[in-house]
Amino acid sequence: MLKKVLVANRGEIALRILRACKELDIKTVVVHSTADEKEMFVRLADESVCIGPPQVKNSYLNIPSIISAATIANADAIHPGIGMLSENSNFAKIITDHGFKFIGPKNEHIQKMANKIEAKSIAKKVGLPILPGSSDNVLDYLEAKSIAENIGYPIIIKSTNGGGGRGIKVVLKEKELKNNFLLAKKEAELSFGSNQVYIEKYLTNPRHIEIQVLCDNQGNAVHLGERECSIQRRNQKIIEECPSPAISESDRKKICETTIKAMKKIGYFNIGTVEYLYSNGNFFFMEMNTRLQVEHTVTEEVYNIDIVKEQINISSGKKISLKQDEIKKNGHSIECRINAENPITQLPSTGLIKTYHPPGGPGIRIDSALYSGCNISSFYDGLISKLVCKGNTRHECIMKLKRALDEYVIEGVQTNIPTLKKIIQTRDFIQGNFNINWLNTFLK
Ligand code: MV4
Repeated sequence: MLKKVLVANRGEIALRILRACKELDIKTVVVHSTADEKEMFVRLADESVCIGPPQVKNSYLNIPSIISAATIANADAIHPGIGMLSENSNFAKIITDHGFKFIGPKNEHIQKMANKIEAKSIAKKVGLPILPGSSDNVLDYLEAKSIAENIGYPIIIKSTNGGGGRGIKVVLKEKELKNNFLLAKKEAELSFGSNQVYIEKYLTNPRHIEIQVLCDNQGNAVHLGERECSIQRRNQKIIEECPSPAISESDRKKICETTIKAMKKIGYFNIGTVEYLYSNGNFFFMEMNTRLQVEHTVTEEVYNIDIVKEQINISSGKKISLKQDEIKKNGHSIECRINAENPITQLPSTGLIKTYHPPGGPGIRIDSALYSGCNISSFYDGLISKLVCKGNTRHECIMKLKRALDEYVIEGVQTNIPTLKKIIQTRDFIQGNFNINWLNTFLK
């Protein structure tokens, strides 16, 4: 069993991992920048090592400093958290090369799933449904033209080494293809250092549905159902929920079992999330995330399982604590991401948190490292809190969400709470009638 874990991240996710470690009686050490010296995740860790200035490239992304801190603290393992270095296969390899346990998937899977073409080729090989499109990088415009004619417009051009929403171009008809193809290659080059792109049939109004998987190194692989993540703006998830209001029990069974079979064929290890586009009752593989996700919380609330504790346990060689037939879906959970931002422009809002009063009561969970007196800087991601509600039904969950958003007091920075309040009171949201384009349209 692990004795001490170094958390190579900050803020709410660092706190989340600390909490799991403490419940497993594992000592914790965190690394932090000079800007985070007074942050809650530093205060609650057993040990802390300052590894650099506020800029992430000189602190939280500084691999030699993190490895040095793990050595000084005599940590057994390193948890990368979310974002930062969490999908950097080089980081995972350096960690294991230096004798530390990496709390995450196998290096090869991190690497393969980061390349969207390779991920899609693996997905196809192991029986996951994929969209028509190019089976490899598209080298030039003439090849793009031929592929587009073959699958039919509209098509989407994506960066092979991309992810999130960057380097994406939607082409509705042929005359727009040449410029968009050249632009996509240029953007891919600038964003990801590689101008490789691929083409897929474009789905106009899909939902974003993702499946949570847990795989140990003793051949056990379980799914924890799906999460609905369609309420997004500029590829930033704002509201996530479990289960999806659009997925029938038979849909759920089909896609979850297909996903688990695929994980077993891959020989996947640790936790992961398989992302699908869902349209007209059909799922299509989009990408796989080889790390813990911000929205893991709603799955924990509905399936009554601590995903981070499971991840730490399976990383130290233990088996998953539950068999698939012991894992039961119960109730509904919705998460609202609370960002420090101007609710109109979405520009970052920074400052000292003068007053902080989180909501409480039945069915409310707050995952946040905020406290009165803490400082929100522009060096880091604007996610300052996750408001997670759990109810017996989706309706009860929405009622709790409304109450909690009304109770939540955060003074000192602007937040997107007003926008969240508007969204959850719309007929579309209440009826679960939305897709990935809904929020952009609603906010226009
Ligand atoms: C798509 C798509 C429609 N059709 N692929 C966005 C980022 C990356 N995950 C892939 N994305 C998309 N791929 C096909 N064939 C629409 C999107 C997309 C999207 C997907 C999920 C959630 C939000 C999104 C916002 C814009 C575009």
